[in-house]
Amino acid sequence: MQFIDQVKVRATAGRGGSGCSSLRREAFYPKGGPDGGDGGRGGSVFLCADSNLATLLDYRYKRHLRAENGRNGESRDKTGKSGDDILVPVPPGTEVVNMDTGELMGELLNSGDKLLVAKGGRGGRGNARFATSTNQTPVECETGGEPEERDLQLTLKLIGDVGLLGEPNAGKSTLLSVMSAARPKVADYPFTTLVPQLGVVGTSSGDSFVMADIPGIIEGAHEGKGLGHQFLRHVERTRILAYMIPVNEEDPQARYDLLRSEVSLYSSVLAERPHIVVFTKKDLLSPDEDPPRINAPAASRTLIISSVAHRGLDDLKDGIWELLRQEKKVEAPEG
Ligand SMILES: Nc1nc2c(ncn2[C@@H]2O[C@H](COP(=O)(O)OP(=O)(O)OP(=O)(O)O)[C@@H](O)[C@H]2O)c(=O)[nH]1
Ligand SMILES: [Mg+2]
Repeated sequence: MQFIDQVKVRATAGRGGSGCSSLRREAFYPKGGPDGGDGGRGGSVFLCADSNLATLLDYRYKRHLRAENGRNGESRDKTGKSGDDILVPVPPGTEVVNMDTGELMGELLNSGDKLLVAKGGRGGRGNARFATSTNQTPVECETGGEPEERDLQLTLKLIGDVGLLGEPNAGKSTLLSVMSAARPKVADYPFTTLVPQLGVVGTSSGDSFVMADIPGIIEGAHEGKGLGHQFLRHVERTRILAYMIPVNEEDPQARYDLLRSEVSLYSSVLAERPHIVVFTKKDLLSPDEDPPRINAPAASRTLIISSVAHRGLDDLKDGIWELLRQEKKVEAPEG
């Protein structure tokens, strides 16, 4: 199944029902007053985060989200029925952008979060409401209010606990494949990974966390080079980051600095997120070679692994888990 993480949809609310213009005609009231009822309001379109959904796939086929119109008012002071609101389920982590203005309308992060995206028109008033002491038989009434209609871009931002960041071929997907049941494509050419992949990693203590593998980062990525923004937005909400650098890189410091700088140019918030440094492909070091060293004071720790030779993987899992636990403790007081 293709991973659908961005779709465009149109949301159209219901039009308000029109008010009615009517004069009472009854045997004992020859000069009956106005009795035209109000129109019902139109239904609104809401998005609602639903944890049963994991992708935006449904909205590839269902692109128009419509709520019901309100009914017109009727004589004998009958108010028209309001149109029902619709609640459109989206996966938690969906961001909603108004395509006409480019403005972020909101994010639905947790199951149950609700966002109004198109408001129904109000019901028009019937002539009964226009009666005054000087005009006891008004005929005027209002038409129903126009509904809101918007083109929306829905983007699903993945929520992983740890995001893997590295240049193409750093070994991100290989790591995910040996740490979890996920089976991302692995190959020795750049940009093998085109869409993000998630995997659940179990630790030795029986706990687990979610690892997000994303396409490789290259210089200029923050302004759209390579796969551009598409990848960084996926790790925006992971709680920690792992910067991955192969041991056989000539200048590991430059690799690290490039990754750090692309990330901070993209988002200063993301750059401040706790991170570790992971040197990959340890098996490529000859026994007498020293492991690489870099200056990375902001990193919580530096580890060296080989996914192919299965070296250092338990330490990596435990190291990530430890850092995640510390993060949870820091977050806890806020609820
Ligand atoms: N020797 C050795 N090769 C590795 C190791 N891990 C990954 N590789 C190789 O490095 C190449 C790239 O691996 P991937 O896992 O696809 O790299 P990636 O970081 O996901 O790359 P992109 O998706 O293109 O960004 C493949 O040929 C892997 O077999 C390792 O531990 N040792
Ligand atoms: Mg990959």
